[in-house]
Amino acid sequence: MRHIIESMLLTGVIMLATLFFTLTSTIAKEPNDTNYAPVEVKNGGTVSGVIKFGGEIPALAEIEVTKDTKVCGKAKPDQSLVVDAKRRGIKNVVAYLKDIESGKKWALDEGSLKMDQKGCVFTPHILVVPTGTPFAMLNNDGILHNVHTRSEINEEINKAQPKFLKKMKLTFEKPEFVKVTCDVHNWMNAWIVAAPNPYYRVTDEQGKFELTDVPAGSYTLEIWHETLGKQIKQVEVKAGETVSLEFTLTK
Ligand SMILES: [Cu+2]
Repeated sequence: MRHIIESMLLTGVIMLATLFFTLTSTIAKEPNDTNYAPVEVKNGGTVSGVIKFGGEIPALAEIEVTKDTKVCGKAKPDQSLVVDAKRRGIKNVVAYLKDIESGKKWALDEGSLKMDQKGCVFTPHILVVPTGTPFAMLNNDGILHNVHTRSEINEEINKAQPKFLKKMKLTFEKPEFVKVTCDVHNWMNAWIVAAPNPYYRVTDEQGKFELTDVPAGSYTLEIWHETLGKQIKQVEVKAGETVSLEFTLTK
């Protein structure tokens, strides 16, 4: 009798374990949920724009460095809001076509798929990468860093990157704006934008962006900033023409 109960219990445990494994592996194997279809775009249009800051431009204090000052220096700029004082343009805003289903192929090179930890600053501050495509996280600082992603849709990454590990390959399978931090140096942070299509651009120092080779049609253009939030505008793109947009973000 005891044997029978034991074997029934064991069978139950095995069945539960199998069910759990099947469920979790199904989740892990879920395909990339983007339906974007790359095609050759002939005579596309351009969406260009500028994003300006409305209101009084805040002066952000530098962040004090408390560790590894030989490599990191004594202070680091706060990159959470970078505004050009003259023209009011906001740097590091991401502008993108939200609902585009078909358009140009990604144009990728070595330089576009890497983020460096340089002088204890993630560089660039915002990196756009295609979903499902590996990119490199570099560490040429000669000290220990740590890559800790605050992802919610993608699996969280929390990996030490010692000085001998100069390059780590990372991949995000699903579209998400992922905050990256370093647990060793609390001032270090950046964003990796896992993008479902190549119509994503980060604004320059003047707050400008340009999306090229957009097939004619109407789209939703969204902008995102790490502290100022999001805004959307509808945009009508005509073949061979440029549409210009202006946005204002405020605190
Ligand atoms: Cu670090």
